[in-house]
Amino acid sequence: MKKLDCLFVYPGAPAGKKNLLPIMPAGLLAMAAYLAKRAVNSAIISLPTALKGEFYLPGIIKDRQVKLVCIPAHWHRQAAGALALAARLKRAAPGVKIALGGYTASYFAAEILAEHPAVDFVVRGDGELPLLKLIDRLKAGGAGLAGVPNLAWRGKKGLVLNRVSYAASSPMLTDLGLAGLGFVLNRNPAPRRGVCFEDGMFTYVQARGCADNCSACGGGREFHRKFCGRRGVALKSAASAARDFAGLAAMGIKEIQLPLSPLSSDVYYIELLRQLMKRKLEPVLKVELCGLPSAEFLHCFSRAPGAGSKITIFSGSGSERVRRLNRGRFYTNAELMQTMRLAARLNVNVWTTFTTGLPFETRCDLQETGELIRGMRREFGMNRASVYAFSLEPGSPLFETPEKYGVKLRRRALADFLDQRGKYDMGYATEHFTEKEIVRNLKFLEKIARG
Ligand code: B12
Ligand code: SF4
Repeated sequence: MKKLDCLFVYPGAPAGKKNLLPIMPAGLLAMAAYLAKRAVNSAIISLPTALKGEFYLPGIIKDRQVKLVCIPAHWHRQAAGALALAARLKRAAPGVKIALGGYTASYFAAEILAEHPAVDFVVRGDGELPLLKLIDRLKAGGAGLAGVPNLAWRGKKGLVLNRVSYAASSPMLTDLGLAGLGFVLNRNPAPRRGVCFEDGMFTYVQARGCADNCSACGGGREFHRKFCGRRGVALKSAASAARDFAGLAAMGIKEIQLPLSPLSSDVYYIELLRQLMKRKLEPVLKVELCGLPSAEFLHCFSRAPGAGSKITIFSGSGSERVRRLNRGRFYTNAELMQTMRLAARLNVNVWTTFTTGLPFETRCDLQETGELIRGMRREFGMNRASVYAFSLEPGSPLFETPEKYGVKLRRRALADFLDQRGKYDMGYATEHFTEKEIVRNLKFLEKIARG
């Protein structure tokens, strides 16, 4: 059996028999592909959808002489699961080194190393080059860790946070492709929800970073600058994304979700649709946008993708005042409705998603959101909206400067995030609503959306 330098294990967020966050970070594919190109062997195991008894991790670590186990603590709701797995593996295989990475680990790197002895390293921000260098150093006996970019580690004199100087560039992302899929060890690498799939759609992440800085988002411009060392958005070229889609089609994967719109302009999507048409590819697409699609994009969308495709617009609040105060990409409700009318004329399925619990939202604003959802139903004869609430995201603007947003935080430290329970554990209250009221407001809007 081939030796493994590095084993990625995604634990999800175990909750009894269920696993609440079954999708692993797309970056694991990128890192495995990057390492393979440089002759470093790695493999990926995604535990939430693994079959019963499919993986005995201590056995794999021993048999394949794994040097480094890499565990994502990416989403804060799965950080507790990541730390529990690290502790379990360290007990079972004390010689193996364990690294954590991902957004939440990047934010809490110092706390993780100070409070969780099972974790040897935390990689802050992007992991490709840091892991390559770290594995190189480990193979050579473990000296020279100060030269590994983005690495947090325990030195002789205490904790060392190396500078976050590496962030993947656009040409690098363009170059990577989806070779990483070949390193997934799960017998079922394409479940309906898990590995890289959400509701049967492959979640294709074409970029890193965001040009905007919405108040409640833990992946905006400033988060990426401060905690991932990213200056500007890194974007895979549309031509190479179309090439990846062709590869997915060849594997029988025809439903693709694009869950990130890092730029306010939709020029990228228009170019991607053109590339798909050129290649005569017709995947079922779900494009998620934080801003409004242009008329040109809607026209292209009506011609290009497969039946069942849709666009989802994340609109924030239904109140223009609250949207303006919280979201980077602003538009009026009239513009939103005009866009939806054009989409309806073009037979493009456009869906909206609203949120409640944003800073500055009052009871009146909540009613406005409800009214907008009702108005859409009246005009289009069917429901066009869903609702969700952001729980507190570490590193988001409202987490970093709560006073600016008039919010009170109940969670600040890593330990607070590890203690959270369930999807209604919001972690903050606004000037106008307590946590309980935010949840109540969410349920109120959900009821309206259901009709
Ligand atoms: C794309 C996306 C998704 C996609 C994910 C697709 C995928 N397979 O990764 C989908 C739509 C599925 C999704 C779902 C969710 N998301 Co999301 N998502 C994003 C988004 C828009 C972009 C993420 C991104 O750019 N990834 C870039 C990719 C290529 O890199 P990566 O996967 O992050 O991996 C790199 C590094 O992070 C690092 N790394 C990651 N893991 C590890 C592990 C190790 C050991 C190492 C060394 C390095 C490392 O190295 C990688 C390569 O360089 C961000 C917002 C933003 N603008 O950032 C929110 C965001 C990440 N999501 C968020 C949330 C909350 C969620 C959900 C929990 C929402 C929900 N309530 O259901 C779910 C979780 C689903 C699950 N796990 O089952 C939050 C996370 C905040 C936090 N710290 O927890 C963000 C920041 C948005 C927000 N609301 O603030 N999401
Ligand atoms: S909500 Fe969307 S536009 Fe706003 S910062 Fe997050 S990813 Fe960017």
